[in-house]
Amino acid sequence: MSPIAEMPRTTMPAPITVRTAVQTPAENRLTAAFLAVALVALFGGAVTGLLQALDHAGVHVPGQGVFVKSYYQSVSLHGVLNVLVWTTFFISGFMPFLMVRALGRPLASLKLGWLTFCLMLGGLLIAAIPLVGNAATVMFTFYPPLKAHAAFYIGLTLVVVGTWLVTLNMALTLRRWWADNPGRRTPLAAFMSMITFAMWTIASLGLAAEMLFMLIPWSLGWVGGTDPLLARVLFWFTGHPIVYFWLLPAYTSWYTLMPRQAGGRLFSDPLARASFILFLVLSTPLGFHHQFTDPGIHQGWKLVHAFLTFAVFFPSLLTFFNIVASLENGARARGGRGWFAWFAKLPWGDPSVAAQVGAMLTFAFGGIGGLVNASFSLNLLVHNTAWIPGHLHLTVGTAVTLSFMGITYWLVPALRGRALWSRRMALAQVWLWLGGMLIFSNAMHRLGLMGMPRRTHISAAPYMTAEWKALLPLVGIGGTLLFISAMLYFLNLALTVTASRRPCAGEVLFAEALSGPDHAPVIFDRWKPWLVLAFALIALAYGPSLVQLAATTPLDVPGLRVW
Ligand code: HEM
Ligand SMILES: [Cu+2]
Repeated sequence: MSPIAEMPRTTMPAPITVRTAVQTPAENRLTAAFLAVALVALFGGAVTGLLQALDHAGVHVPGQGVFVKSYYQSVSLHGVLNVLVWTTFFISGFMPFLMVRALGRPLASLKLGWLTFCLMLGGLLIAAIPLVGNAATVMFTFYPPLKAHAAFYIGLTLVVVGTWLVTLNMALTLRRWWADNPGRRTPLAAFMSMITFAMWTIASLGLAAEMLFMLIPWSLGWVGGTDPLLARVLFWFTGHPIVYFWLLPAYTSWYTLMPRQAGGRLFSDPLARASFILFLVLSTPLGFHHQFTDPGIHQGWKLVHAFLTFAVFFPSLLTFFNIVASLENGARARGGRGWFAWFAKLPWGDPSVAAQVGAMLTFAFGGIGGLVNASFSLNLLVHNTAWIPGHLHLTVGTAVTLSFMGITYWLVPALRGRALWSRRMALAQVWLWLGGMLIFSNAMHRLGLMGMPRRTHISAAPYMTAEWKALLPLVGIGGTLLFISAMLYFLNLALTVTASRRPCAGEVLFAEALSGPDHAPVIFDRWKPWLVLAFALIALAYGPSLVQLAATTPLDVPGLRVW
């Protein structure tokens, strides 16, 4: 049984109409295939993470040279496996899974689904060859003039093209549902899944342009040089909104599943839709906040992007308000009282809930740190220091990753039809992750404020200071706890798949809303106005700078292999 289904029935608020799962074992296999690739990537991400954290603490693991030729190859593997592969494959399996269940109808084309999977896996393998072979030690941002083997860029591009096919399949599925259900509001989980992929498809155009027009021809030797600035602009066109591609699936789980897992209802369905529409419109036109220190972009445009960054914080605040109100609703239904004491009445014994509530709490701190990063002047203090990976591990490394782990605690049993092997091991895993991250991330933030650079083989740096040295062991300790937590996670899932015998019904139960979808204005269910607005804002915020950079680029910078 999934943790959702395992919840004591007596605590459920009555009446909830159960949207029973469509029996779709065929789609289950597709989701399982994506999930398997995602989990293998996360495993590699955890191993490389451990090596890096231990290196920070001055501990050299013997024999690691067999797998990674340098600290920088490890960081490249770590970034690509964690934030490009684990996230993308998980999301490409999970969102269609949710949509199919929310709509109660099969995917438009299962064949297209498998073709997509094969394309993405093929792309991944093509990119993996130079990455593992130390011919793409360019980190997950692959900024030129660092120059990787062409296979790295081509493979990653195929993965991105694959995600567009996921969008296509979901859009076709939704269109059929619309045709059969005229006038009905799109179920929230399907709406959110579609927004996530629509937003991503628009956002990924920058990366696609960088790959197709710059990096691929250049790495193949068809053009003599490149332009680091233009490449970075195109990269961050995608590189900022990609964080919403990671976050929105976690938000979707928080909005559409968690309230029910917590024994209550979603506070407001219309407010949830409003926040996702704002993400669709606002996620992309603000990538210059990663380039405050880059020359060649006018300050005025940087300031526009800085303001838009604060604007996109707003739908995250809406989310925070709506989810906390929903959790409170659940906790009060379970007997919770007081202003804050209700929090203790959440079903903390359910690892899926504990993981996701922990992820949310961590995200509050990640968000606050993010405001520092986004501030025009404060950014200078933290730019390219250890503060940034400190921040990344609170956000994508915990808010997203721990949420996804929490989701797999019901999803893997649901797909396999067998109950989770051990709830207690899962709970231990969650708390170990939160504790390890508290130590690890706090130390990284502080080291950053002391000026310690990121992406640096710090144990070999001749400029090491005594105050960094005093804190660095905490990076090693926190990182080791994270690694142990990750291994408990994989062990539990492996035993669930292979050894668990108790059956699991595998139904997916969506939360009801206190204020339902019919309260939402009709325009919330229209797509055209929001898409037009999204494109208009992008044209406004990026157009002039992009046109100017593209028109004047000398494309004359030769590639470097510094490793
Ligand atoms: C066992 C758990 C993990 C440990 C011990 C760990 C450790 C580290 C360390 C020490 C760095 C610093 C590299 C440097 O700046 O020199 C790093 C970077 C990073 N980590 Fe992790 N990490 C873990 C899991 C994750 C997860 C789950 C994610 C995201 C899903 C993640 C995302 C990142 C990113 C994006 C960077 C920056 C990479 C770059 O600068 O290119 N990490 N990690
Ligand atoms: Cu950003």
